[in-house]
Amino acid sequence: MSITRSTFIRSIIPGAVGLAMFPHLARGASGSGGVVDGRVLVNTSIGPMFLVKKGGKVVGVEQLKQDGEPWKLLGDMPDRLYNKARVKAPMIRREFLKNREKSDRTDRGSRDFVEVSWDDALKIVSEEMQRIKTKFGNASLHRGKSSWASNHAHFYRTEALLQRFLNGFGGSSTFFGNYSNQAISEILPAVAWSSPAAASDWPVIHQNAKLMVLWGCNPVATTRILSGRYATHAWYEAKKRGIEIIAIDPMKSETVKELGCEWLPIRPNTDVALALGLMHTLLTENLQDKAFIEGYTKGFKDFEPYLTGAKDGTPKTAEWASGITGIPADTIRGLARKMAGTRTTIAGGWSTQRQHHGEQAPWALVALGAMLGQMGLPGGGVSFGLHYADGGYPRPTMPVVGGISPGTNAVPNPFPIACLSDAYLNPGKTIECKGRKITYPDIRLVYTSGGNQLTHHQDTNRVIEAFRKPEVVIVQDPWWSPSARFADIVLPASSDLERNDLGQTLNLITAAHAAVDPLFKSRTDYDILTELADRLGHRQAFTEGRSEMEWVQFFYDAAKAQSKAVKMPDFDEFWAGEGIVEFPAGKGEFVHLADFRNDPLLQPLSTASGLIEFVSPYVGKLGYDDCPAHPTWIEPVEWKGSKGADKFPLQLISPHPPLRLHSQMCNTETRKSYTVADREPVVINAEDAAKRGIKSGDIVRLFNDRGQTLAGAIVTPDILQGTICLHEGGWYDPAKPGEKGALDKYGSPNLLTLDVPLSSRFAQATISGTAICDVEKWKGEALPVTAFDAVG
Ligand SMILES: Nc1nc2c(c(=O)[nH]1)N[C@H]1C(S)=C(S)[C@@H](COP(=O)(O)OP(=O)(O)OC[C@H]3O[C@@H](n4cnc5c(=O)[nH]c(N)nc54)[C@H](O)[C@@H]3O)O[C@H]1N2
Ligand SMILES: Nc1nc2c(c(=O)[nH]1)N[C@H]1C(S)=C(S)[C@@H](COP(=O)(O)OP(=O)(O)OC[C@H]3O[C@@H](n4cnc5c(=O)[nH]c(N)nc54)[C@H](O)[C@@H]3O)O[C@H]1N2
Ligand SMILES: [Mo]
Repeated sequence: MSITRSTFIRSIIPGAVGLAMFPHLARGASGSGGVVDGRVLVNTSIGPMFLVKKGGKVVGVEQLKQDGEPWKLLGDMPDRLYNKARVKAPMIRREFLKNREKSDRTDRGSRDFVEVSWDDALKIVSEEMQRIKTKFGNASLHRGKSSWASNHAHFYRTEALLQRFLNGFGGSSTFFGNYSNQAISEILPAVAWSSPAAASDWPVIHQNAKLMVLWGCNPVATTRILSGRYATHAWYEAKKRGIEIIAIDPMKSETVKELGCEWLPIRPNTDVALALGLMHTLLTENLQDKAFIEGYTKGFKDFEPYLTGAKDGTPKTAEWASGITGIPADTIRGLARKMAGTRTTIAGGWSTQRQHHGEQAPWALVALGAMLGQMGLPGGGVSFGLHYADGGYPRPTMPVVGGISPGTNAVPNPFPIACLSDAYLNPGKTIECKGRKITYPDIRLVYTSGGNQLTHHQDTNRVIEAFRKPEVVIVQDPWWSPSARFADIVLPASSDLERNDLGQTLNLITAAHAAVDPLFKSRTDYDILTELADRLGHRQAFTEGRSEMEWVQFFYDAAKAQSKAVKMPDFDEFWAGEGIVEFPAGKGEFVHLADFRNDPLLQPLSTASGLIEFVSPYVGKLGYDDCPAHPTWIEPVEWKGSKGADKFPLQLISPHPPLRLHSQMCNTETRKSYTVADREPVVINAEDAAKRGIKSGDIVRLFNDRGQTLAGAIVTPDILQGTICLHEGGWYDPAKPGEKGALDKYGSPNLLTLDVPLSSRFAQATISGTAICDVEKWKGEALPVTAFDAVG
């Protein structure tokens, strides 16, 4: 990096005062990228933090004093920045460079790339976009899903920037929905309240709850990534205050271990049966809250015959539930009594809805909560938001910092994101979704920025087949992700440490400075898309004439104008100074559904009746046997009791990785602290392992009819027999690059998961939580992992 006048001045005048004297310099092209020795406040995919620089290089990390809990992964930032898997220059697949749309697409993923200049790369991208648009229309341009690239960003939201760019060019075909909570997002507003993230404030919970039931919920791991880790701290605090915590989970999660709470192992995909067994117990022991059912719910009378078996001949007793879930009947009865007898918060995670018939589990928990009758009481009820984001953080009075607008897409008819492979492979096919017909577009060009389909989508081998279909695949990413390796054109984006933006976390608005200027030949997402927009003739619409720093100031000034509780400093002072504006935290008194409980007529819910619905006429009317009118136990397509289970007797779960953000930072040094035999760890029950002669530390092969992957064995009693766990996000590392069906050497669970069917025709959500497989000791040679090497 060359020493400019501004970097020189910033390095000799540390602190706010000196910089405030030179506001025009403090707003130089790269924020505080010029700091040579000192701290730089940044905002990353896992939140704001200070980076420590020495001699112009990022060498360390300091957490904000407001940060709730430490997290080891934050320390990986220098490695994230300088990692050998950074894409260092624009690269084009050799075959594509020669033959363009006539290229051999089965060669995708072969890693045979050629470095090109930015000028050539962007010339080819714009030529291809123009060609597809002219020949096939805008619907043949497709935006690949991005989500977690820049979740904390405001200006640099990769998804919104790419949408804005494509929308300015006449639009692109696109999708709706998400991988996180699609099933619950569709069912919850229809039968209960509108937001899957709704939660009471933690102070109320701390003061009132006596029992918290973690239901498919691992908050000590999943709250780390967001919002200053307040919620992580709140869970430790709950434990410290002596609140009893019970976890219903197929494995002893990090939360169970960290909080030392009771563990009720459950067979995956059977939570609806457990909830029904609990409800049946409440009913037969007359423990249900009749006044609540009467005053706040609808349809119990029609649900009751299902519960008692009067409708289908099967009473949903604790014994019945025990046979399905593997939890002893007495334990189920004991839990029902305990929940009814004390102030109980049920904290549901989202794993149980990322499954076949995933609409049913959250609905069943709502029904159970309604029978318990504690909804709207302090420390009681059901929440699906205490494991996520700032769930339970007392809302401060502060302005919302805006973000870049995606603009409007002129191309109609998005399809469910869960149908990604199906849509790529079957242009023109029509599917049914919640009473509507949706026809797939004819996708010819895919442009992805900030998404990693080759790890995040289910059934990787089908994704490979799907990615052979379009004529052109463009990936914009700072790292050689498995998806970048499958592209024709790879555009090196700068990371979140090399650009200026704002952050908003808890009660803070923070400056997000570029810690260094863009590394190697990378360019910021904004810079790349601005030049492309220029070449395609819509630069002005894309930029509105603003530079990066002008946008940052624009969002800051808009927030400042709205701010009432605190007088925010002028932008120059904010940017050059400490860069943190703190707002007063909320009182912490909010109780979810208290207003509804207080007055169900004036504060109705989002459902058709305004009440909690045991039976939904709206859902029933659709006539879907895969999503009936009330919470129902329906066997999933794959589980212990299903067809094929004799051949593949293990149920696979792939929860979110405790020491990663999906695939992000799988390539950094923390990986070495959890890998086994250099691979992703797979958690195997001791009995299952003994039967197969597997010991901890062994390389094993997981397989089913869809795919195969190596992993490193951890043999333990801490997972239910018959269940196996491989966390999501491990980088797909094919032994034969580009080949469909190849053995994955590192350990991505999506080699084994199902892409079809989806949850149901109601939500059309992905079901990565439903899959069976088997495991064996790997007898072949210990193939070296190459996923994290540089390409080219
Ligand atoms: N560290 C970290 N945190 C994250 C993320 C990350 O990548 N890393 N990702 C974030 C994102 S995008 C999301 S959507 C959320 C996801 O949040 P969730 O969907 O709630 O998280 P999961 O890890 O999938 O599952 C939570 C727990 O459910 C258990 N489980 C799995 N199957 C079953 C089952 O059938 N029944 C029951 N009862 N339990 C089951 C798992 O063992 C795990 O302990 O996490 C967020 N937080
Ligand atoms: N088996 C299984 N699969 C799952 C899940 C599961 O529980 N089990 N969970 C699902 C869920 S809930 C989610 S949310 C998805 C997550 O899937 P993704 O959203 O794909 O997750 P990330 O790994 O965070 O991918 C982000 C990509 O953006 C890139 N990136 C990071 N920063 C930037 C940037 O500044 N600019 C650009 N251009 N790119 C950047 C990263 O390198 C990475 O390739 O996975 C889903 N897949
Ligand atoms: Mo997610």
